[in-house]
Amino acid sequence: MPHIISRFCAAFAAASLLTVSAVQAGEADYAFELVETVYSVSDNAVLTLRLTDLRSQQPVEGAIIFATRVDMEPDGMAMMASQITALPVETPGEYRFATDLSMEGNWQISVAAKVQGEAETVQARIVIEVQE
Ligand SMILES: [Cu+2]
Repeated sequence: MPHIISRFCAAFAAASLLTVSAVQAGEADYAFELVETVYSVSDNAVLTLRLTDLRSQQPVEGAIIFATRVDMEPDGMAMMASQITALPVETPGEYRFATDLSMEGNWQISVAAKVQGEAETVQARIVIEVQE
């Protein structure tokens, strides 16, 4: 691997990103990801979403999650939605939800959040693979 060159490029890219984001931070500066993407069928599945500030690669604490939905839209069953309940935060930057993954297949979690100091809403849709 050309280690020195890639590190130089990364530093250069980070520097230009910082310049841009200082002027215009936005939704694209954040990413939600599921800590685990494969689950078993369960009426008490716990989904953990990690929210990261892509500029610093640091976890984002204290985000207000104001909309979540879990359904089977990826398998053409958008009507098949489950209840989802927010659980207390255990690890800063990680947001946990209890839900019912009642059928094997591809589910999707849709989430919208407000981040402190950020005008734009951060939104994500992430596929959850559920196995028998
Ligand atoms: Cu289904």
